[in-house]
This record gives sequence, structure tokens and C-alpha cells, in this order.
Amino acid sequence: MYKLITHNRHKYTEMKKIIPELEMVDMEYPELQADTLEEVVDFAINYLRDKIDGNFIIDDSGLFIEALNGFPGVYSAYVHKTIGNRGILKLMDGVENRRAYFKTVIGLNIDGYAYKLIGICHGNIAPRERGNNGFGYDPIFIPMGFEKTFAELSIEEKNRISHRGKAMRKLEAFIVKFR
Ligand code: ITT
Repeated sequence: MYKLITHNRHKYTEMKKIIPELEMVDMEYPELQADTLEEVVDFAINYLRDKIDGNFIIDDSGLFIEALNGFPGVYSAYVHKTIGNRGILKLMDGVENRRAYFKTVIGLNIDGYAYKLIGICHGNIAPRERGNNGFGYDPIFIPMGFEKTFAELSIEEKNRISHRGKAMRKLEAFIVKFR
């Protein structure tokens, strides 16, 4: 059994499809103001270590837009809360280079040791919001090789190609060693 520490039920739903023995623990932890998702994860694992019983995982993700020099990146949660998808589309108004990627860093704390598993999904920022599935930036992100946004895909389709799906399959292969 692995505990996923998160406030975000959508993440849990996606992740549980890949690793069914996942249990959600809705708990807040401090997010360090840092330059990389990896630093945020290291800090959070250290903080949670003596507060959580047993093995646990966390997921820190972000959207990195090339034309905005990687913004919102580590600020993705705050930016989504404040200017949202509409604000991002406004910043991208008239911008030709729409390349962006999603990155997930999964932090795993197991038997007292910490590990990180990483997944990246490249794509483009859509001209407008489309689709009702998923969460967060899904309506404005078109994965490479697709016409649809993440929000127009099913959870299974998104998981097959997404940043989180890739990191989760690495996690799945990794934890086999600990069984
Ligand atoms: P936690 O409690 O797990 O931290 P969170 O929603 O704050 O949940 P993050 O900090 O990892 O999660 O996410 C940063 C932002 O990026 C946040 O606004 C999410 O909605 C968004 N996001 C993360 N993964 C996403 C995905 O797969 N598709 C679309 N948006 C995503």
C-alpha cells in the first residue's frame, strides 16, 4: 500500500489507474519557493518523512512554455489559481511559438529512502480552451502528435502519453524491487 499525499483528487484518479494499491491522503505540505520541481519534491519529502507512517509518494508537476522562458513552471499552481487558462492564452496572444511541456516529478519515500521518478510530455498551447475532462491546464494543452487537448482525451488516453503516466510507469517498475 502506498499513500499519495495530495490535495488534488484528479491526480489521484489518474495515478490509481496505473498503481491500484494507492490510497489518497488529503494533506497540505509546504511548497518551497525553488527553481526546480526536483527541489520542491526533495524539501516536501523531508518535511513529510516523520509525519507520515509508512511508504508514501508525492507528485509535483508544472507546465513549461518555451516562448515564456519556462513560465509558469514551478509557479504553475499559483498561476492557475490567479490568471488561469484564460490568462495564459492572453499572454500567448499572437505568439507563434506555442511549444510547451508538462513535467511531473514523483517523490517516493520507501523504507526510509527517497527517490524521484520523472516524466515529460511535449506539446503545444492551444489557441483556445477545449474539452471538459481532466483538470488544470488540460484544456489548453495539445500533446505532440495529437489534434485534441488533454481535456478532450479520456483518463486512459491521457495516461498513455502524459508526463504523469510516464512517471507512474517508471514508479511501477521501480517498486517491484521492494515487494
Ligand atoms: P498537490 O496537492 O498534489 O500539490 P496541486 O494541484 O497543487 O496538488 P501541483 O502543484 O503539482 O499540484 O500542480 C501545479 C499546477 O499544475 C496546478 O494548477 C495543477 O492544476 C496543474 N497541473 C498539474 N498536473 C496537471 C495535468 O496533468 N494537467 C493539467 N494541469 C496540471
